Amino acid sequence: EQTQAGPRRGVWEVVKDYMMTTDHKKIGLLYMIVSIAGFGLGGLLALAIRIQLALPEQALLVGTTYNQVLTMHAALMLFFFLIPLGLFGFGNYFLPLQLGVRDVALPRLNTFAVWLFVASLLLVITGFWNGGMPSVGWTFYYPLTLDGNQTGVSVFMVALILNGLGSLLGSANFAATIVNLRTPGMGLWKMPVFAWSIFATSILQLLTLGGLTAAALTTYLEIKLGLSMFNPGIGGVPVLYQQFFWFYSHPAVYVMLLPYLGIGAEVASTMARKPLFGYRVMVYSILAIVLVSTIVWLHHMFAVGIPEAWQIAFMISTLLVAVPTGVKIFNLIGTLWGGRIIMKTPTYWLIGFIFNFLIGGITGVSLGIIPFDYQVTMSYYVVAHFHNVMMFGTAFLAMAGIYYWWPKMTGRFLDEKKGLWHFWLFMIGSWLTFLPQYILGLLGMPRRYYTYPAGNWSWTELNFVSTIGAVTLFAGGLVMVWNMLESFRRPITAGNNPWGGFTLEWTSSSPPAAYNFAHDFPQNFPTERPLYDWEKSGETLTPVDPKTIHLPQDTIWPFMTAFSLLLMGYGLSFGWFTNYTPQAGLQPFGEAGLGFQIATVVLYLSFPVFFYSLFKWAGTREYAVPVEHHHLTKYDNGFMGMSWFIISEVGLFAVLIGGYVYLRIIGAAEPPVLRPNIWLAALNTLILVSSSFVVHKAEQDLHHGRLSWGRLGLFITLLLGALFMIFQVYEFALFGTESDWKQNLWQSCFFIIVGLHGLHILIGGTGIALPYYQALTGKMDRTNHGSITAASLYWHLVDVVWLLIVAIFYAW
Ligand code: HAS
Ligand code: HAS
Ligand code: CU
Repeated sequence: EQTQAGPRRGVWEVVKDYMMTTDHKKIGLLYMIVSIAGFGLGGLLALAIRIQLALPEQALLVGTTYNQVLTMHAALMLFFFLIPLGLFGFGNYFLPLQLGVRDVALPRLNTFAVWLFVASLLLVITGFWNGGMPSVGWTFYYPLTLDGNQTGVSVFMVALILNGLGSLLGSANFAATIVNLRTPGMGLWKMPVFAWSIFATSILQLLTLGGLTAAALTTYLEIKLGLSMFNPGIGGVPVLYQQFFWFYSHPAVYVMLLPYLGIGAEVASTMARKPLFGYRVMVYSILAIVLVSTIVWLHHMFAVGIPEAWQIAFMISTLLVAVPTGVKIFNLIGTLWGGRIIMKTPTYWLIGFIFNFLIGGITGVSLGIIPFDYQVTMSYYVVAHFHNVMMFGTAFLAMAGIYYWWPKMTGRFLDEKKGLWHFWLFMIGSWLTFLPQYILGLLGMPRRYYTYPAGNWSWTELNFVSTIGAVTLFAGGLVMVWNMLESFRRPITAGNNPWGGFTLEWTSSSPPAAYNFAHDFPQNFPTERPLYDWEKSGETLTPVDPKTIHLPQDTIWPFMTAFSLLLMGYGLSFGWFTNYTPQAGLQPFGEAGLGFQIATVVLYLSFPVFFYSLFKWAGTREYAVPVEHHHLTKYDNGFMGMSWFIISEVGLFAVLIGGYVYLRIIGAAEPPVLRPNIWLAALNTLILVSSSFVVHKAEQDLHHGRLSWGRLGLFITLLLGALFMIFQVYEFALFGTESDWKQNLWQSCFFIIVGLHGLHILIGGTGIALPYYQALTGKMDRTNHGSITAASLYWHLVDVVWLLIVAIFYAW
């Protein structure tokens, strides 16, 4: 109906639009565009690797340079392509559409999250010319990270933390959307499987991402300050780093896989013209994957020398995960089975996925079997396995999703013929590239080496074939880009529902209008395929006049806040607050290099930009006109989002505290004789606990319209928080000078964990300051409570974590 082509807008207009938008579709597109660029860039690096390895003893990429290219290849492909494309690209674009709603629960937070993602990529890319390219592999193992190029490692650690923050906010937003905002009548069990997979993936992120954050944070702090939980010189345990890392990075492979399995299910059902085979079983197995995948991470560390009983336990759980994954594959096959299958490009990608993933999954299971893993770990067999599940497994479903939803997103079809070229080049290219690598692995070729000697039986031939495959993939990539670009030259002819899909996104126009739907839906959802059901029962959509629909207004402040964090990240990576290094100690600032000085200035500048933007954001109303919010639970969206987000904070502290408790139990981290003062801690506990009561009271006051009491309460909370901070800083200063934390493991742990908590007081205090500011400037009234519920919930969390800290650091 709509799609006003309008006059062509200039580049700057478009960029500005994306900076200010709160539209989940534009945000989704931004994730997708950046991810596809990430795939292209990562792919070009892969091509460079393959050219180097095409023949023995070549000297194109040697030593550190090779390692840098390898690290960047993997990091781009994982963190900037496969993870974000599925969960946040497709998720943002299609979750609200499938739920029949106008946007996600917290649209402006969504803008902030996507720009944090872009910021983290920009930060990584600055490393290309700033001497900031790490060369230690995407796993960033300790103590490799302390060797050589530490700047490169710092950049990456900071970028991963920014990326992770964006990811967590995005995940919390999705979970809140699903719980609070489905169209009336759509029960949880009537959601499309894709929506379920986004829900499950979000929960998995929230549960486990703390592992990666902990790994990145501790690595960063060791480089910048010499604080360490891993340094064996003072009793630390290097392998603890691997525990942190894999606690997230194994679940991460399911963060990659699950959204795409959801897409696969949608494609299968539509293209086979059938309901999903075993909808409920499918959802249960997604949830089972979430649970089981959190307890298999040790299979990446079998060869490390973990006690045998643990290895066996994790071997069993690893083998278990194949069961729900297998169920999902059978669901897909069962859905296709006996259907009148429409053989279009999305169907090809789906079938290609099923076939390939089966091989990759089974080799994964073989790696889960300890004695076999001992034989092939760190060899190309592993390289072949994970490209098999990621590149010619999961990424094939990404392609299925692109071909399936392209008409919805653009109103245009991708060309079928080019699509088939793309498909077959990718299919054959992948086999040529990676199947020989299984054999190479069995023949003993180790991974992460930049070359190999001539004369090993078949190595040269197999490597050469592998490189030919990579060139074939490159050709496929070019066809893909060509197909996409060319489609924009065609007229908009796709119509609302080109494939005859059964879920709500197909009722919007193609591309969808800003408000998504110019209609309301019937409230009757017999199954997860409402369009099919309504057609049979004769129910129809009720038109709505688009003029009556209100959308959140555009605003620049979430972007600016993210931008300030990019500046901060730049400063934290390439500079520091002073000219301090653990090796040289404190030096005059004038003696630091120019790059370091500039970055440090940028670091200081970032703080005013941050606070200014954040308060501007909090002071800007979400909607230009007062609107009534509908949500399915009695909780507002802010509270709901924060409740989910808090899971990740608990996860982060749990991982770090778990590490400390372990070090303590094995007798490695012994408290020094002079310990931080328990009385000061008791006083601080009193302060913090009372502040929790005060903020609770303030919240009640604000909810009941007692504005001045509410303001007073928030003010007192802020005062108490400040008092806590003053005592804390005093204690840190005292304890920091009494001995050298670089020489004492317990003290290192103390500063890392208690310091992180201190940072949370600052963040939580800023959180409290926002509603205070809203209340002062008259932004609050009886119906609009600003961000108080979320801020107060967060403050309680900070309080509870403190109690735990007192128990394990001051009392124990
Ligand atoms: Fe994996 C290493 C085990 C799935 C990604 N994996 C990696 C790495 C990556 C990765 C990136 O246990 C390398 C990280 C690095 O740089 O070091 N993986 C598994 C298992 C599964 C699995 C058991 N992986 C994935 C997915 C990924 C991914 C999905 C990304 C998208 N993987 C490992 C292990 C290592 C590993 C070891 C460490 C190796 C080392 O030494 O470093 C499963 O989720 C796969 C389940 C799927 C299937 C197919 C369908 C199932 C059916 C049911 C019937 C099949 C049965 C099995 C019952 C199994 C149809 C029969 C078994 C036979 C052998 C016949
Ligand atoms: Fe890989 C190692 C070869 C794809 C992930 N890979 C890794 C590691 C990971 C990983 C996690 O043969 C472990 C790193 C570590 O040990 O720390 N990989 C390839 C090849 C491809 C490939 C040939 N990898 C992936 C994907 C991944 C992934 C996908 C995850 C999602 N990779 C290797 C090799 C190693 C390796 C060696 C082991 C090396 C060693 O020493 O151990 C291909 O599938 C890539 C095909 C894609 C293209 C790009 C086509 C796109 C085009 C569009 C162009 C431009 C656009 C715009 C869109 C060839 C042509 C670009 C924008 C700009 C701004 C330029
Ligand atoms: Cu794993």
